[in-house]
Amino acid sequence: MASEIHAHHGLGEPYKRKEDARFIRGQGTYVDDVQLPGMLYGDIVRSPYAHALIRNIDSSEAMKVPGVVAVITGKDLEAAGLAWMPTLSADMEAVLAVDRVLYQMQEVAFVVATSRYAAADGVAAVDVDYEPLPVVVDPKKALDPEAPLLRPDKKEKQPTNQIYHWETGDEDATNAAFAEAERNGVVIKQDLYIPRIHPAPIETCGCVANYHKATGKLTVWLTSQAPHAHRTLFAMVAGLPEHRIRIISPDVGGGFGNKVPIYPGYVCAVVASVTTGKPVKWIEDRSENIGSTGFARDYHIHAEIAADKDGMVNALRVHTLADHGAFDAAAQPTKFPAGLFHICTGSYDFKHAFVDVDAVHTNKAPGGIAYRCSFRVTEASYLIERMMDTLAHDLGKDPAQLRLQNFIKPEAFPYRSALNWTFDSGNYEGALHLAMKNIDYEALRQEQAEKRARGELMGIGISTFTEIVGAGPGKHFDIAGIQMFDSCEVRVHPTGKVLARIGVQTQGQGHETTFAQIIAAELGLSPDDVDVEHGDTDTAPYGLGTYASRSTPVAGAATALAARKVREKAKKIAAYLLEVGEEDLEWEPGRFFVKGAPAKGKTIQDLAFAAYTNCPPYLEPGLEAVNYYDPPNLTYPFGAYICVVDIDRGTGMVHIRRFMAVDDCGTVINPMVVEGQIHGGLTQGLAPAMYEELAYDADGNILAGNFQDYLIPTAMETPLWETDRTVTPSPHHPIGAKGVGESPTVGAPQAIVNAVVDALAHVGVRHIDMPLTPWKVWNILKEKGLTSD
Ligand code: MCN
Ligand code: CUM
Repeated sequence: MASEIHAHHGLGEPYKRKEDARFIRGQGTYVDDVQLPGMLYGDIVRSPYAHALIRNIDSSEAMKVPGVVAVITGKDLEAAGLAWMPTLSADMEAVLAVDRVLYQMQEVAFVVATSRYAAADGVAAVDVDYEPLPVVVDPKKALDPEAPLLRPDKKEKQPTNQIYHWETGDEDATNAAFAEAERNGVVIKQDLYIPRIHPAPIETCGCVANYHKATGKLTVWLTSQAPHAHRTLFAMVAGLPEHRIRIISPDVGGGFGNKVPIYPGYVCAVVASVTTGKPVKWIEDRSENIGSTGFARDYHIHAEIAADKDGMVNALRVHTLADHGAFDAAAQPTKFPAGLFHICTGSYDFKHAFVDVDAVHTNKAPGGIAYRCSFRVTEASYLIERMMDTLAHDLGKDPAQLRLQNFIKPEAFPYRSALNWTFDSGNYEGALHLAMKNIDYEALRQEQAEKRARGELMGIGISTFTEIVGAGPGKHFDIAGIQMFDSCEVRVHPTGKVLARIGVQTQGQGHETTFAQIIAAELGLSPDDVDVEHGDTDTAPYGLGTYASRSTPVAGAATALAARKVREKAKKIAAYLLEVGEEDLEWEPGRFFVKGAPAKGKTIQDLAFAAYTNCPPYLEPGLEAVNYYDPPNLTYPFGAYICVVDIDRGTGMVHIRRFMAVDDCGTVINPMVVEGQIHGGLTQGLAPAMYEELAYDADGNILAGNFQDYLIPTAMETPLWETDRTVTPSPHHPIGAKGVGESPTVGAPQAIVNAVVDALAHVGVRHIDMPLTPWKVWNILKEKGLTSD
C-alpha cells in the first residue's frame, strides 16, 4: 500500500475550493432558501420551566390567531404513536412533552400557520398550565437518594437518576500499579471539570417537509450531517416506507456535531405536512439553537496517574460523572462512536489503565453527543494533557521533557493501548520536536525565567494529543447494529468527465474539492473534470454521514477504491484496444501504455469514450463503479501544540502571544483545506478554554441563551495561528490519509490551560477549570497577592 501512496499526483495540491464559487457570490442554497408554493410555517411552544407537570394545554386562543392552521401537542402525537423518537443511545426522547417537561426550552407544542409571524403569534397564544417541580441541575445531587426521580417513564429499568455505569480497562492491575507507586513512586490526583458548551453553527437547525398526498412521497430538506441515516430514522419514527422518503441536505452552514441528531422540530414539521398536505418549514432561532439542541462536554472528571520517581508513567485511573441532561441523546461510552473516551491514555505508553463513567439525568437539555469532537475525545485528551502537566509540575520537570520521555515510540506502531485500542501509526516525538524548534522553546523558557524575576506572568503550555477519528470499523463496533461504512459512486462520462456521489455530507469542510482531488489523482485527471455531489438520498449511495472526522478516513477510502475499480475496467478496455495482455500495460497518471513502448497508449479519455462506443464484447458497456468501504480500524491523527501566554496583573486578562500547531493527519489531500480546518478548529478550541460555558442557575434557567451572553470568539479575540505539519501515513487507508477536522478543537484547550497554569505555577497554582475568564484569573491573582493596581 505504501508504495502506492507516492504514485498519486494531484494529492497535496492547495487547490482552491470549488464550492466557494457559489458561496462567495451568495449563491449557496441553505434550507431556509427553499420556498415552495403554499408553504406553511411552524414554530414551537417551549417550556419556561426546567421541571414541571403539564396540567393542561389550551390551544383555543391560538387557533383564533389569523393565519394559524393547526396546533399539534404531545397528546396528538401520542394518539398517532409518534410521541417518542429514537436517539443515538438506548434512550427515547419526547418529540413534544406529554405530561411533564424536563428542561427549560423543551418542546411542548407545534403551531402551524401561513406565515412565520402568525406562527409566532400562535405560540404566544397557547396557554399551558404548568405545575413546577423541584429542579436538579447539579449532577452530583442527581445521585442523592432524596433527589426527585426525573424519568419516571424509565422507572422499571432505571430506578434512580443514574443512566448507566460503564467501565473499561483492567481494574486490578491498575490498582496494583497505584499501590506500588504509593510505596515507591508518585501518585498525582486532580479534579477537572469540562463545562457544557454548544457547537453554535452559523446556520441554526431547520427543515422543509413536503408530503405529497397523491404519490405518498415525503421530501425533507434538512440541516443534516447524515442524510441517509436520518432517512432511516424518519422511516422508523413515522412508519413511512423508506423509498418514499427523500432527504435533501443542501448547503449546510456549519454543523460541528450540532446536526448529527434528529430534533423534535423535524418530526413536528413532517407530521404537520402529512396532516395538512402542505409543505411546512421550521427554522429555529438562535436562542432555540443554543438552548435546546445538541450540547457537548459536561464531564466531571477525577484523574490519577501512577508514575515512578523519575516521571515514567505506569498507570492511569479515571472516574467521571457525566451530565447527560433530560434524555440520553448519545455518548454512552459502550456505544461507538459516541464513546471514544478510550483514547484517554493519549500519546503515552501507559501499561495499565482503568476508566469508569457514571452518567446521570439532570433538568438540562438532552445530549452529551457531539461538538468537534465530544464523542468524548476532547474530554479524554484534555484530561491526559492536563495530568501530564500536573505530573511535570509536581516532579519539577520540564513538561516537554516529561512528554518526550513517555511517548509511545515511532517503532511501537501499530500500538495496542492499555485500553485495548490499536493506534495505527504515529511519530509523537517528531511532531513535538518540530513545534519546539519552530517556536524556539528554549529561548521562551529563558524569557519566562527573566520575566518571572521581574514579577511578570508568562506561561508556556504544551499539548501533544492523540486523536481518534473515522467512525469506524463496523465489524468491531456498532450503533444499533449498523455497520460503520461509507460509500462513493464514480461515473465517468464518454468524454472523460466525472460525476461522483458520496455518502458523507459536507457542512463546510470542502468535500466537493478534496474528494474531486482523490478521484483526479487516481485517474490522472484535473480536479476541474470531477464534480462531487452529496446530500440527496435519492441519488447518493447509502452512507452514514459526516462526523467523527470520518469523511476522509472512510468515504475518502471508498472514493479512492471506486476510482481504482474504474481504472481496472479502463485497463481491460486499453488491453482490448491496444491488442495486448493487461499484464503488458503500465499506468502513468491519465494513461495506460504498453510496457517498453510508451508511445503506444490510450488516455483515460480515450478509454472512457471507448467504454460507451467500442467496448470489448466480453465487458458491459459504460465506465462507472461504486464502493462501500468498511475500514479495518480507525485512524489516529495527532499533533503537538505550544501556546505562549502573558497574563495582565491588573485585569486578569490572558493574552495568547503565540500558538504553534503542528498537526499530522497522514497524507494530506489539500493543504489549504487542511489549514483552514486547523484555523477554524483551533478557534473552536480557544472558545471553551477562554469564553464559552452553557451555564444554568439553580432553577435550571439558561444563563447564556444568546450571543450576548454566550461568548463565541470573534476575529478580535482570535490569535494568529501558526501551523506546520509532519506526515505519518495511516498504513490501512488506501491513500494513507487520516481525518483532521476535529484535531485542533481536541488538542487546543489544554495547551491554553496548561500555559495559564504554567504562568502561575510558581505561586502554587495547580489547576484552573475552563473557561479562563478574566474574573476567574483575577480572583486567583488576588488570592495570591499578585494583582497590580
Ligand atoms: N483533508 C485533507 N487531507 C487529510 C484529511 C482531511 O485534505 N489528510 C480534508 C478533507 O478531505 C475534508 C477536510 O479536510 O475536505 C476535513 O476532513 P475530515 O478530517 O475527513 O473531516 P470530515 O470531512 O469528516 O468533517 C467532519 C469534521 C467534524 S466531525 C466536525 S464536528 C467539523 C469539522 O469537520 N465540523 C465542521 N470541520 C468543520 N468545518 C466546517 N467548515 N464546518 C463544520 O461544521
Ligand atoms: Cu465529534 S462532532 Mo463532529 O463528529 O460532527
